[in-house]
Amino acid sequence: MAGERDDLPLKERLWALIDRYYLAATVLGAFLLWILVVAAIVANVQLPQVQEEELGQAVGGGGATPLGPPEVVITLYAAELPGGKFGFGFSPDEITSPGPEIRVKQGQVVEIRLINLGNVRHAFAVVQEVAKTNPKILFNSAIGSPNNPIPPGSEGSVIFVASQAGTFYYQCPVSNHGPKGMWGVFTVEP
Ligand SMILES: [Cu+2]
Repeated sequence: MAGERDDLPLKERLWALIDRYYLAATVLGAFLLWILVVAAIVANVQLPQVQEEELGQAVGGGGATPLGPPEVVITLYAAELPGGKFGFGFSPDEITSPGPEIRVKQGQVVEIRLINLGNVRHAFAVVQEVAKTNPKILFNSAIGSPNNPIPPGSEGSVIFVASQAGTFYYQCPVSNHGPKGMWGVFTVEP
């Protein structure tokens, strides 16, 4: 039989092999698929924490240039308010729409911590003008983004240099949150 089989054309020998190992291949395939599914679930479960860690650093951390320790640390709470409004505040019980003014000095290394107390996802950025979509972000100051915001119950942070004096704004760049009151004045004193 073995001799006969060797004489068969390559294609048929392959099919014979596939026939013989079909069950084994199916079991192995199912096992690999199962591993993939488990890996995907584990990766997904860990994702929010990873994002939270990376967002501030990656988006606004200044990349290769170390900014040194922050000279000002501001904790900002984000949440939805009654009446379809959205707001920011310096404490969990004082969230207003619009949010409070943030004042820093030109050249200061500023750290913003954003804590999302709301039920929907939020983000943060210092901007030139409050806009519904694609506001012009200043100072590399984003915490999260419209496509990758901070989930409810999570926080993110960013460290940046307020390099230019002037009256600017901060806002949540997610969807229409800015126009719904999720903004405040960001003043950089000369
Ligand atoms: Cu928001």
